[in-house]
Amino acid sequence: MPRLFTAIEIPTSLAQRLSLLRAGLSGARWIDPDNYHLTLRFIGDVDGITARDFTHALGEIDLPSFDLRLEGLDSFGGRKPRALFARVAPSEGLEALRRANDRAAREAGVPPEGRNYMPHVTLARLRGAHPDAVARYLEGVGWMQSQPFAVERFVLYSSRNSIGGGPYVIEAEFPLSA
Ligand code: 2AM
Repeated sequence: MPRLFTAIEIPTSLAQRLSLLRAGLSGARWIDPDNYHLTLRFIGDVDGITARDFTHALGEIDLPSFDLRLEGLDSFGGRKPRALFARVAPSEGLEALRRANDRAAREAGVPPEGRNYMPHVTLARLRGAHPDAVARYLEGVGWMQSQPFAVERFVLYSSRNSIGGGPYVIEAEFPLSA
């Protein structure tokens, strides 16, 4: 069974802008811009019936589209940095959509999410990057702000790569209302 998760896609023009940040940090394994996304609900490996029930419950979500903005870069892992990501400006639309995705997972019998939800767009996995180098990198470009972009749908992705990372395949698309 593929790993499943729901996410918001990053528009191509913004992905191109973000891809300009892919330099100047040794130990970074930069994510391919085609694979940038904002995860709503990570599901992982599930059986076919759970996948079907989850997809069905996602189809029942009826929420309006909204605008999102990325604001600032940061890293996960503290003194042992493991990922570089773009933060997402607080958004009630995003929060409502995340809650609805959570509800859909619950209805499909998916176990509760272990991690605290922190919306982000992963830009690089870090292996062996020195924390001071990460801090310097963030001092240089960490202030980045994106233009708002419209979120008009979300998608169910599958990934066959068990260690995470792309390529991701869109299994289903779910429009938000205008
Ligand atoms: P990450 O980029 O911060 O690793 C596919 O793996 C997507 O689901 C990624 O965006 C990943 O976030 C996210 N995700 C959330 N919880 C996860 C988990 N427990 N294991 C793997 N990926 C997870």
